[in-house]
Amino acid sequence: MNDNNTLGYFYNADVNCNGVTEEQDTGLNQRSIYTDLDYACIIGECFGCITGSPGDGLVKDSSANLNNFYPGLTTNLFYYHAFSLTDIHTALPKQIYQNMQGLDEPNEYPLAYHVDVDTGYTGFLTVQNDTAANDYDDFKFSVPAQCDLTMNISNISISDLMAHIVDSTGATIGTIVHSAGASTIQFMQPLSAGNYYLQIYGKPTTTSYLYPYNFTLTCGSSGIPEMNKNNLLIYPIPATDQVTIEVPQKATIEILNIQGQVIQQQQIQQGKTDMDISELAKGVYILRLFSNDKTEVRRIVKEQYL
Ligand SMILES: [Ca+2]
Ligand SMILES: [Ca+2]
Repeated sequence: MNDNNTLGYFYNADVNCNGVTEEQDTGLNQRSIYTDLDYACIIGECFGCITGSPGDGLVKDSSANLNNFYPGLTTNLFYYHAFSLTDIHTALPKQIYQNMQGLDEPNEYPLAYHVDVDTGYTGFLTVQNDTAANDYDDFKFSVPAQCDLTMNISNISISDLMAHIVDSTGATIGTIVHSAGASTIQFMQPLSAGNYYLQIYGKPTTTSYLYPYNFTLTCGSSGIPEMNKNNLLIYPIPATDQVTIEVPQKATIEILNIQGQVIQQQQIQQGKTDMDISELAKGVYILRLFSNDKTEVRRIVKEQYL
């Protein structure tokens, strides 16, 4: 490829940033490139701008397509169509939609972005190369010691966002959780120490990239009665017909199922409260406590009488 400063308004002036224009540069299609990265091509197309060579006027579209040079990459392709040579040269950097498609989060576990627990992140749902396909966004994280992982996803703009935890072999742990029309998802999954993936996916719309989702992974310790910084005490675990909660000040207690739905709520006073859980089915639940602008999340286990 050559960089160009002939007419002064081309964005490909000095593309290799060495201070020299009008020189021949070696493009990606001529380089030995990494194969463990996710690649996307945004290809300008301006039919009729250059007689007999569709493309953006710099390169033919076939030359811009990395799949023609690295068949093993399966690069995602996104096209920007323009109506004049000047338009496509100057307008492509302003095409947020195509650029967001090109910057989409990887959809393969080996390429997943690393995320940390107790940290907030933002992700984007963008229309894929196959416009009918889900956008799969894969993230990887590590759990240093056994914990109850709580997953929160908020600001969901599509009708059904799905999420699940995947182990290092690619097998789903627990269940796939659906937002099913809700704007948030919360679920809890006990995990042992190790490396995991989080996959968030759904069918994007042409505008969903404008409304990014937020997500946080938090890791709490498993439930044996213990005092924590809020002096919250919960016992017994597992429990059968009631669970006792001790708090240093009045609080609101919610019990959620592992799909994140609130199924029981109660105001409690300072001291000891017995909470009736006899109506709950056997299983694992999340107990969430709100008090003085603080939130605590714990796991409780409901057992049946034998
Ligand atoms: Ca995405
Ligand atoms: Ca993706």
